[in-house]
Amino acid sequence: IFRHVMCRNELYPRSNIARYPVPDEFVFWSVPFADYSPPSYTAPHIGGQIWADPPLPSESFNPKWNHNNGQVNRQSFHGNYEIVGGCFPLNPMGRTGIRGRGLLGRWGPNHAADPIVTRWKRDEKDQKIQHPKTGKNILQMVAIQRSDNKLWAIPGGMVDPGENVSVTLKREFTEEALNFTDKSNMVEKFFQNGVHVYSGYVDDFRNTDNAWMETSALNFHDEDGTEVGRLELMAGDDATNVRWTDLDGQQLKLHANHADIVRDVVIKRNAHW
Ligand code: RP5
Ligand code: MG
Ligand code: MG
Repeated sequence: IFRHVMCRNELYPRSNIARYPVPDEFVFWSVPFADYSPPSYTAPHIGGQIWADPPLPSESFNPKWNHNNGQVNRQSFHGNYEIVGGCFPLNPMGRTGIRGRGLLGRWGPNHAADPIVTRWKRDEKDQKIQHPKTGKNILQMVAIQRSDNKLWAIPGGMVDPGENVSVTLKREFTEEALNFTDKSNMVEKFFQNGVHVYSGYVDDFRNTDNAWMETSALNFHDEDGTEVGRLELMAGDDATNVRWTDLDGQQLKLHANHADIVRDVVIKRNAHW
């Protein structure tokens, strides 16, 4: 069974708030934890942002939890979440050691999209390279280095209000990995052929008991390396670096649970891991 890790037992990012320690055996809400008294924290700078909800409780802000109203999808990929204390959505994966929204804009699920852009690793003669141990072809993925935690990650981002996930995937890739440098419509075409990989919870370091990340991850694969595979990458927006990264189970360390998500692509494409 899955237990979140990255959103427990640390200082909350960009704050000096310590999460209440949650041992493994007390993660799930179904296990009583009488002493549990997490601090409440909502980052001050998210107040009034258009991408953020108002504070709770509120007289005027009564969203339909567990619904998609077209502008904001408040449905979880993991079924209906509970509302506690009259108005607070409850993290379906369990305790995080902190209440409130932290850095996240939405109460409940915060929907993101993650484009996993891949090509085969090739030599100077353009031949696919096999890994000496497994004899399998090596997949490469476009990874960005996040400016917030310096970790390498899929170049994903939040779904804007009313935005279709397919648009978010392409937009975030263009912003973070291309810095808007591609002026052709090749990328546009390339992003029409996505293969669904994962929909669900992200073990993100910003998650709280009342707000958490969920994502839709799709794989966009350049089989012969003639499309996005040969584009010049350039980091932009909240990415400080970008590169083609070999996908190798022994070496790969990524933000949140991105490595687990990426592994599914590797298995589907029968590549080295
Ligand atoms: C991760 O954070 C998601 O999987 C996605 O990659 C990303 C979205 O947040 P920002 O990059 O906009 O901070 O949890
Ligand atoms: Mg972004
Ligand atoms: Mg991002």
